[in-house]
Amino acid sequence: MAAKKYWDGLKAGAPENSDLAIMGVPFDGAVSGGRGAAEAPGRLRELSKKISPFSEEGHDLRGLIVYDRGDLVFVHDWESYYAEVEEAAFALLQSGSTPLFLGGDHSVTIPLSKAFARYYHPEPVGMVHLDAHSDLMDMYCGQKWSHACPQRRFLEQENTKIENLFLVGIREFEAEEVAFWKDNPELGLVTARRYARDGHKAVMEEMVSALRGLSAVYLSIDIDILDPAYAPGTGTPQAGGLSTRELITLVSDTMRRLPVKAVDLVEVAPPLDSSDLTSRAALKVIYEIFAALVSLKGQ
Ligand SMILES: [Mn+2]
Repeated sequence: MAAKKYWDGLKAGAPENSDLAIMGVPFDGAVSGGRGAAEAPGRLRELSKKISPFSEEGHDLRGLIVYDRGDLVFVHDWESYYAEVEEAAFALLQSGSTPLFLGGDHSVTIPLSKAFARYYHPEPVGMVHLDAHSDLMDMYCGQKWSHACPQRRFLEQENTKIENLFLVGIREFEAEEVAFWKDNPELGLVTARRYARDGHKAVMEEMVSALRGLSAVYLSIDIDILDPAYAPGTGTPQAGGLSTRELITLVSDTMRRLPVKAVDLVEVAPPLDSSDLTSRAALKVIYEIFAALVSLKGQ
C-alpha cells in the first residue's frame, strides 16, 4: 500500500529508507466490551486524506518519509495470527524505521511488544502505557491473550522489569491488578486522578526519571485513556479521563523526552463512534507523533 494514497502530503518510502513504518493490526477478537476496533486502521487511513501535513504548531511534516505496510489480516486462528504479527513487527524493527502499529484491540500489544523485546534483547526495554486500565491481569475471561493482559505478558519477556513499566491515566481496576500494584511498589502507576492533581510536568518528570538509562521504550496508547466525552468510540470507556489536549501534549513530550522506538495506538472502535470523534482524536495524536519524529530527525 503506497503512503501516497493515504497520509496525504507525506513522502512515501520503502521499508529500508523510511522514518516511520505503519502497520494495521485489525483484530478485535480479545475484547471484553464492545467490538469494532478491527475497523480502526481502515478508518484512520481514510480520514488521513483530509488532514493537512502540518503539526498543530505549524511544523511542516512533508519531509517525513512514511512506509505503510498495510494491514495484517486475520485469516486462520489466533495463535498463527499472533505469530505472524510478531514476525511482521520484528521485520519492521529490523528495517530501522520507527513502527507505528494501528490496532485492533489492546491484545495486539502482546505479539507487538514481544517482537520489540526480542529485537532489543538482551538490552533492557521499557514501556509507557497510556490507558484507563492497567491491563495487568494474568488471565481474563479464562484467556491469557485478553485485552486485559498485555502488560502482564510484556513483563514475562526476559529483558523487561516492573520498574521499567510506566502507566498513566488509570482509573479502573480488577482486584488482582490492585494486589499486583501493592505487591510491586516499584511499578510506575499514575492514576487519572493523580495526573489531574499533580499535573503534566510532574508526571513527565516522574516518567523520565523512572525510565532513565534505557535506550529503547515502547509507547502503547489505548484511546480509552481519554474521557468518553472526547473519545466515545471505544469498547470499554471509563469516565474521568484525560482531555485530547492533555493526551496530545503527553504523547508529544513522551516522544521527545524518551527513546521511543515503537508506538501502538489501539482500541479505536469506529462502529461505536460518533461523528468520527474518536478517530479524529487518534489522528491528531498520530500527527503529533509525526511532528515529534520530524523534529528528532532534524537534531
Ligand atoms: Mn488497554
